[in-house]
Amino acid sequence: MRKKIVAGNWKMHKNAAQTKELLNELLSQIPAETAAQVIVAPTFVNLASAVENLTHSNIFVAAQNVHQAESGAFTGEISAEMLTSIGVKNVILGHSERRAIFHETDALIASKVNTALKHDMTVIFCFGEELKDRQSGNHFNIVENQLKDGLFHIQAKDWESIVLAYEPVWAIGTGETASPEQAQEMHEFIRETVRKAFGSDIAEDVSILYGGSVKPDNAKEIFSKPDVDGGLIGGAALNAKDFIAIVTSI
Ligand code: G2H
Repeated sequence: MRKKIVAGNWKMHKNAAQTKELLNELLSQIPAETAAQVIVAPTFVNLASAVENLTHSNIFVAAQNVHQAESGAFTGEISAEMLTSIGVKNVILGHSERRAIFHETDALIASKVNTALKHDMTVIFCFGEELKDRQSGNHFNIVENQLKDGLFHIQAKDWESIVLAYEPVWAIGTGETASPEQAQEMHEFIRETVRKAFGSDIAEDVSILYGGSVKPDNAKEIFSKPDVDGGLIGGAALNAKDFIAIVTSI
């Protein structure tokens, strides 16, 4: 059964006290029975306190990254086992900032996916075209290749641990949002691409989130589209009022 999900990607924002404050606001103000499952992704150093403070039946925590190796001499990195040992069961992989700034390739993301799945984590798999791809009409090809090269090596059974997050790079943090029609067109294409490779049951069940400058005033219309199952929210996830407005607009 396809889930509605609204996830907040806090990126490199919020120190320890600010993480607690925002989380407490969400915990106290998000109704127990929201239509959408809520996920928040604080920075690594604040994950443990976030997990410890989770008292809400419908709010979960995600990491923003994981290293592909089990352990070893990888200075500055965090393993899947470390995350699960503190109760973090979700991880965002393939975000365009990781791809662009930290040079993560489809092959590297594919190996991170494997490691996360091996540790029974749920992967929020991000992908999306750049402005030049859309302008040249190549956006469907780019998205299809990112899916095939970064994700489609998984087994059918793994899909229950996958959430897709389509994030057109030109709409990330820019204030520019894909129109609800552009989002629906791409989400429909993504679902069809999954259907061709893995069949209708998996395609119908997988949640496909939209990300890229989602705000309280555009969320409802984007979320109303049939193939949009929620959102991955950046800037607007950093204050409780906006994030809760987005969560409750689904
Ligand atoms: C895309 C999104 C969250 P924002 O990066 O992943 O950020 O909503 O600020 O565009």
